[in-house]
Parts: sequence; C-alpha cells; structure tokens
Amino acid sequence: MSARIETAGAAAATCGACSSSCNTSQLTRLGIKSGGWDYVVALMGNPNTGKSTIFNSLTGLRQHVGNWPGKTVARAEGAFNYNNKKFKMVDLPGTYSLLSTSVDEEVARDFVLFGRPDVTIVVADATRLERNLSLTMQVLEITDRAVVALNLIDEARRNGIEVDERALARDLGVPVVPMSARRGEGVSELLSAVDNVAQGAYPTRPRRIKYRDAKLEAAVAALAAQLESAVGGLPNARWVALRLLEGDESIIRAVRDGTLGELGRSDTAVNLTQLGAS
Ligand SMILES: Nc1nc2c(ncn2[C@@H]2O[C@H](COP(=O)(O)OP(=O)(O)OP(=O)(O)O)[C@@H](O)[C@H]2O)c(=O)[nH]1
Ligand SMILES: [Mg+2]
Repeated sequence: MSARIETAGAAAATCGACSSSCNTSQLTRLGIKSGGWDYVVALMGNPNTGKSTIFNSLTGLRQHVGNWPGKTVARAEGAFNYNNKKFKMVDLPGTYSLLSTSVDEEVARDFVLFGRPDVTIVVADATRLERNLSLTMQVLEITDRAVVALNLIDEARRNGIEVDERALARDLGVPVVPMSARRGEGVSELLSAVDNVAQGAYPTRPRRIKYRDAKLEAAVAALAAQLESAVGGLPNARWVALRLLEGDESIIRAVRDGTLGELGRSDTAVNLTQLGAS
C-alpha cells in the first residue's frame, strides 16, 4: 500500500513537529510506501532519545512518541525520498547495549547486526552523552556506516552543556549532527550526512577497540571463519564469535537451532497501516 503524503514542494513547508528552521526542501515523506528503495537506514539508540520523533519527521508517519522509555517495542518501517534516492527507514526499540537482555532490545540488536542496514543512525542524548556513547561505541564496532544524531541539543544548551561536535566527530570517525528533532533543527543536516555516508562520499573511520591479546585474537579469527562458512554471508561474524566465547545465551541458542542467519530478517515490523500518516 502506498501513502505518498506530501509532494516535494509541500514537504518544504513546516511539518507538525518542526519549526520554520526545518529546511528540508529535498525531502519527500513517503509514509508507508514500500519496496524499491536504494538504501535502508536504521534508527538505533538508548531509550527516550528521540528516535521515533526523527522517524516521524522524515517519514510523515505517527510512530508512538512520549516522554518515557520503552515506547517502541517492535520494528517500525517507513520511507522517504531525498536527493532523488529512496530510503527505507527502520525505527527500533531503545536499547542500552548490543548485549541485549530484553526482547525489545533483541529486536534492535538483531536488526543492526544482521539486517544489513546501509546506514545506522545512533541517536544520542546530548544531555547524557557519556552514558549514550557506550552504545555508540558498540555500534561502531560492527558497522562502518554510521551517523551520530546528537539529539536534545536544545535541552543540553538549556542546562549549560556544550558539546564540541567537531572534536567528537573526529574522535568517533563518523559524522556527528547536533539536532533538536522536536523543533526540526538539524534535520536537513542529518539527511545530508546520511546520504553522504550511504553513498560512501563521507569516508568514515569508526573508532574501534584493538584487542591486544594474541590468543583471543586467534580464537576469534578461527571461530569467525567457521561461522562464515557455516552460515553463508553472515555479517559481523567476529562479533558473533566474541559473544560465543563469552557465553551469550541467545546467540548460542541461535547457532544451535540454525536461526542465526535469520536474525534481523524476521517479520517483526509493526504494520504501519495502523500508525497512519500525519
Ligand atoms: N527537548 C527535546 N525533546 C525531544 C527532542 N526529540 C524528542 N524529544 C522528546 O523526547 C521524548 C522521547 O521521544 P521519542 O521519539 O518517543 O524517543 P524514542 O527514542 O523513540 O523512545 P523509545 O522508543 O522509548 O526508545 C518525547 O517527549 C519527545 O517529544 C528534542 O530534540 N528536544
Ligand atoms: Mg521510539
């Protein structure tokens, strides 16, 4: 089902959630229109950081937004056009870690690890940066294509918190976009960063932890090679190998029952016809 809700011209006007500073003239919100996209973009981040607010402002849909963590419990999908390319956008439940503990967190983890998004937007709360950088670093371990949306920058400013986003981008090796999704600030910069990373025009160099233990490195490499030959085309085999060595129950189960290759592909997306378009 197609829900082309705004023309490119109309999209340039302010949306419900945006202020007049939202300059997104190249954006066409496509609502739930699906199929034939050029890129898949995942929205990942700690709970309550504004992922669904960003999702809604880019797709025109009405994913549940509210001021408490844990509102998004399943994967939600929508689409938009930008710069003559079609992007499928996937809104994920909030999670503190890729070492997930709850079912919602597993949905987010599995999609980013195994769903092969072209770009992962890590939405970080600028008022709680230290805590949010933990997940950011974990995501940078598993993908070369990420953008950090430094959201709630209005709240940070109100609290006298200044973030040097250029230094942060240099240190993390990926674009960092300060934004206030609720006010529509930074949305066009986010779109441009996502487009650049999707096309490979922004050469990302994600910061990674170097393992200095030769035995661990050898064990991870050997196990990862076995996993890759057992599960054809498995992305992030090294990450899976590390989890197996650590004894992660859900990953061990997925290897045992042969569903490892299916993770991230399962049909857990909510039916967006029920969400409606704004
Ligand atoms: N002040 C301010 N509030 C924001 C901003 N972005 C989102 N919010 C608010 O933050 C709250 C959480 O927003 P959501 O979009 O639901 O957050 P989420 O990350 O999807 O939350 P979960 O699905 O529970 O993980 C809502 O009250 C939003 O209106 C922002 O840039 N500034
Ligand atoms: Mg949400």
